[in-house]
Amino acid sequence: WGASLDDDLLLPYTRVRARSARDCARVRVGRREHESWPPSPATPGSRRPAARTFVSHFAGRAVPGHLTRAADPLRTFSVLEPGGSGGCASRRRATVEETARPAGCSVAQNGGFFRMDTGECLGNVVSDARRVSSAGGLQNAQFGIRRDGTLVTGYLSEEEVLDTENPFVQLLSGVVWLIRNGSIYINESQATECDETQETGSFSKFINVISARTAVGHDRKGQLVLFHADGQTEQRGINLWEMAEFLLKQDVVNAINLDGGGSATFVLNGTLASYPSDHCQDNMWRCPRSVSTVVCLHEP
Ligand code: NDG
Repeated sequence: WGASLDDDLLLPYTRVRARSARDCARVRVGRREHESWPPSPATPGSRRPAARTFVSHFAGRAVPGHLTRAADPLRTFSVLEPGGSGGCASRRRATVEETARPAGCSVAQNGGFFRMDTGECLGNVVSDARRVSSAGGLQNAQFGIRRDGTLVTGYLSEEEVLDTENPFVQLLSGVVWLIRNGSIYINESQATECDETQETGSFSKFINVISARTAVGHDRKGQLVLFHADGQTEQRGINLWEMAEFLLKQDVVNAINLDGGGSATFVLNGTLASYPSDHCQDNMWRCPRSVSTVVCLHEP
């Protein structure tokens, strides 16, 4: 996966040949496809994030989860490293509760993907203006907030991630840009993204299997939206199409898929409020996984 400035030149060939699952070009420079949503004028008296609990039917299956909206994302949303700052550098893994409690998150979910064997944070991580992990130009769906409050969703070259004029203050990587400018963008994502970032199986299995899922995005009012659905791979939960359709109905304009499966965790005021699929050491019980980054909503 040697980095080179001419990766772009390979793209036409990439498109015509049958795309291998390991097709992960690094894009260092230039402009990639993404959407920028201008900051919404600050609403007087910052409201607390509204977390709603649902049990909805997806093709006849009842699936519980949460949908959370927060105004003023620039001041209320943070990407947190596992177990606090320095967590990515030390490949730390921590439960969402362990990361969210000291940070005072009223709502927190697991965030980015990580290497299950090493704990390495995968993709870009900008946490409160500190860039602590780099995707090195690998093309996966990104969600971030710039210094002026602009919400950015989609693909970024490394050069764009490093922009200094209006730098990212929060940024994380998912796998699959679910909704682009009000339309489902899953097929396009499957043709474009690096699927080595996920360890569920083939890219099409990852997209189509029912599982626990999480997502981040924004709605038409510029509010930050967090989504979480409980599940267990191949047994309970939803696929990425079902998550995207649910979000579309909730007025979400842009959203990316974050880490799911056993990583999917929802924490309300420091307490676990979801049903994780991983077993504890004692098989009778379910335990939240020690994960990588966390998406956190907090007081301004
Ligand atoms: C979850 C993911 C898996 C990923 C792992 C570590 C789903 C369905 O966490 O792909 O490799 O990030 O999102 N599963 O198990």
